[in-house]
Amino acid sequence: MSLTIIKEGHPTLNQVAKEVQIPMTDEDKNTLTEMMYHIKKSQIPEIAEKEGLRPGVGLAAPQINVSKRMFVVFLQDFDDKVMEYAFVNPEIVEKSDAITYLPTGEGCLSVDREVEGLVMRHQEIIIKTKLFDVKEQTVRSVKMKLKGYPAIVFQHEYDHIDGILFPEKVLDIPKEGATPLWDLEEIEETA
Ligand code: K2U
Ligand code: NI
Repeated sequence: MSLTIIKEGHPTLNQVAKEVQIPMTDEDKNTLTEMMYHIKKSQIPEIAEKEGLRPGVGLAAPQINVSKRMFVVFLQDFDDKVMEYAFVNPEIVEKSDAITYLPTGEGCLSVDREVEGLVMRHQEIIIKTKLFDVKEQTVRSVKMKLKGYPAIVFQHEYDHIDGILFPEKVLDIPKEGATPLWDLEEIEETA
């Protein structure tokens, strides 16, 4: 069963989503499992083609019309480390003053149009969150630091659970002092 992704203009995308009930209900566990499955399928060209899926590295519950504070992320970082997380009731407890951005701008599965412009994101964030383990179907509480590309994706998804879409935040020129993501990764690699 493939998920239906709602598009900008749908009111759910502009709502602040509600906390997920803990312990998690089977329904919420199934929803997160479906979301992770969808995002992983979207990154397999043959399947994405066959099922008409746009590739994505993240998906937030409000994007499938479920106004709950949960989202999934599945990406390969620049050092080829795979990041697969299902975040539940995440909180950003610290954010760096240092700002980064994707020089190519951002996209969104709920925004079916090209939106020019740059979205400023914190280079590093510390989060406290519940993590749902899709394989084990279990939930645990963690505190973690994200930086660079994973931090950008997390902040994009986190905006979704606060009812914010990236076109509301695009700038024509980067903020003073902001570092484009590619330069960050170079610094990392040479460090
Ligand atoms: O939330 C979504 O609509 C998923 C976005 C996530 C995203 C995060 C940060 C910056 C841009 C987009 C989709 O992944 S957009 C399509 C995409 C696919 C692969 C790599 C980057 C973006
Ligand atoms: Ni999005």
